[in-house]
Amino acid sequence: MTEHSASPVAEALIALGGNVGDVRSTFNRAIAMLCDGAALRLRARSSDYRTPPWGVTDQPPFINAVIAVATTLAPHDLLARSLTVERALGRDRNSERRWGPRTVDIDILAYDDLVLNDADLTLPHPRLFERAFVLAPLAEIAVDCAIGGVRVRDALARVDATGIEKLPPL
Ligand code: A4P
Ligand code: MG
Repeated sequence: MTEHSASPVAEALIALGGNVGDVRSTFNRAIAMLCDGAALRLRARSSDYRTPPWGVTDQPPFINAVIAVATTLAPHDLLARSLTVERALGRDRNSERRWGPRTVDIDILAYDDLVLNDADLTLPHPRLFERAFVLAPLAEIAVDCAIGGVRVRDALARVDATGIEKLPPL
């Protein structure tokens, strides 16, 4: 008899953001690097959105998008892979300020229904529900999804999405 020891598959939602360089092509590269097809498979990808800068407003507009993936990676391994991809695509945390310009930021919004809060990883993402730039693309691929008991549709209705513009495909 053959023993199967495959890891369980989780569904994760991941946000991408950036405002330095050719962000849309950086997103393509980021998604290709993240999704190797074995441990991490792309399920859905939102459009890209042009969004007004949030937090620090004296910087260029951002491009934002959200992907849904199926993964056998454990949460911290998914975070490690995300940080590796950020670094490979030119993100240098040492020369950045908080909420300032960056080539690509990869945030894990949710990992199944997991609730986690340790030194490296908080799930669901703690600032998710404040951010129209995350909720608008998220609603495109997961409008009926509930995260931490809050439906994406309802969360989007509560934030100010002024100036957020869905971009046509490249
Ligand atoms: N970390 C903890 N939980 C998570 C999680 N769920 N996903 C830790 C990802 N990382 C998580 O991340 C710092 C550390 O957070 C990671 O090393 C990981 O261990 P970071 O990306 O360097 O943090 P940050 O960028 O300084 O802060 P934060 O709150 O993530 O800010 P953002 O979202 O990265 O802010 N405006 C628009 N329109 N669009 C944007 O995309 N982005 C920012 C950057 C500001 N304004 C923006 C946008
Ligand atoms: Mg981040």
